[in-house]
Amino acid sequence: MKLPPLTVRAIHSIAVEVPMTYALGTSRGVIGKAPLLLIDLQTEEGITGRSYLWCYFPAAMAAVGKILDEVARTVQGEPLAPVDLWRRLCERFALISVQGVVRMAMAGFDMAAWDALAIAAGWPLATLLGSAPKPIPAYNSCGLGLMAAERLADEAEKLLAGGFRAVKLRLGYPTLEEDLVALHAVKKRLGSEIVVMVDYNQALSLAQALERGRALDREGVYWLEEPIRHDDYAGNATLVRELETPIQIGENFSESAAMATALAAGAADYVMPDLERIGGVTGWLRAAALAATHRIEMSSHLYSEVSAHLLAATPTCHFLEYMDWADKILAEPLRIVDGFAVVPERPGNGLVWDRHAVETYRIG
Ligand code: SMN
Ligand code: MG
Repeated sequence: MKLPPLTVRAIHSIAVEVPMTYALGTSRGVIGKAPLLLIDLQTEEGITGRSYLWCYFPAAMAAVGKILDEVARTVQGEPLAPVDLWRRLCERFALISVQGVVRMAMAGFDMAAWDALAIAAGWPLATLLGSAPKPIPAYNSCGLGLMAAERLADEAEKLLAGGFRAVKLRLGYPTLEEDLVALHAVKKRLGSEIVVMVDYNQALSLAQALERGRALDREGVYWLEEPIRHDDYAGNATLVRELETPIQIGENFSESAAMATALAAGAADYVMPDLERIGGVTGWLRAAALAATHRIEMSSHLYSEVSAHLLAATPTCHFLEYMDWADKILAEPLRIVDGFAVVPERPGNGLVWDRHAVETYRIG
């Protein structure tokens, strides 16, 4: 079969702010509306690839949109070959560096490019990457921010709808005692069968992490995520050696090179790359190969819809981080059945905008 060659025509982006059902309340602040930049990549052949980027705050959406314009100027008229175009864009942005909003824009383009290729092939993205769509174990990562214990327990219970058997609790209260109050409230309400991961969002010093980690070792926590600075690989390696609870890092890996450095340092028991930081689908595939080589379990960070396809094709697939943030602007949100994400069988990554909702939440 000869696949139709695709040629890049244009990139359009729309900024939306989507109210979140459950606020994201980390040790680093609270976010109540999801700032999502929706990307449409048009090809000369009439196929449109789609992706979205989680931009943290509205001003970043404008910045990423501007860089996307420059991405479009660089790749317009080129064959849609994401690996080649990633390299081309790395050269284009070498002087400013492939970091921050530049890397986000490149990743958004790359995800949309792979979507267009899969649509052209008539296959789900997972299939294009060599895997049959299959159910992916998921944990509900919505909500469970820093808040009063009773509210936490109530919210945790709601998060089991859809058959979830695992949730993630944000920690990093001023004291260990407060961390334990929050954890006990959630575990007591959910019962011992439910898996609980905890995430500090880099709030602790190494000494604090050793102290709190030793206490958490007695609490049956499934993983301990980003307890200290994400790029302190020596410190994370100390935690890997000293603590029984597995150390999970990876949402801040900048391309697969950072992951290679972290793994060489023994800085993680598990990894969870983020599509907008690891380098889109192209970067994810490199990270998945690294994880397989090191035989280390790999989960996703955000981007539940695209990550479901990628985890299907990831040899050491562990857990999908489920967030419902894009549901309100999607014509067909990601489905969860019995706690597993269902990789959709339609061609592409499955993202289709609900045009009416996009107009409702559009800003600027
Ligand atoms: C997180 C961090 C930043 C944005 C969203 C979510 C959090 C997670 O660390 O892992 O879910
Ligand atoms: Mg995290």
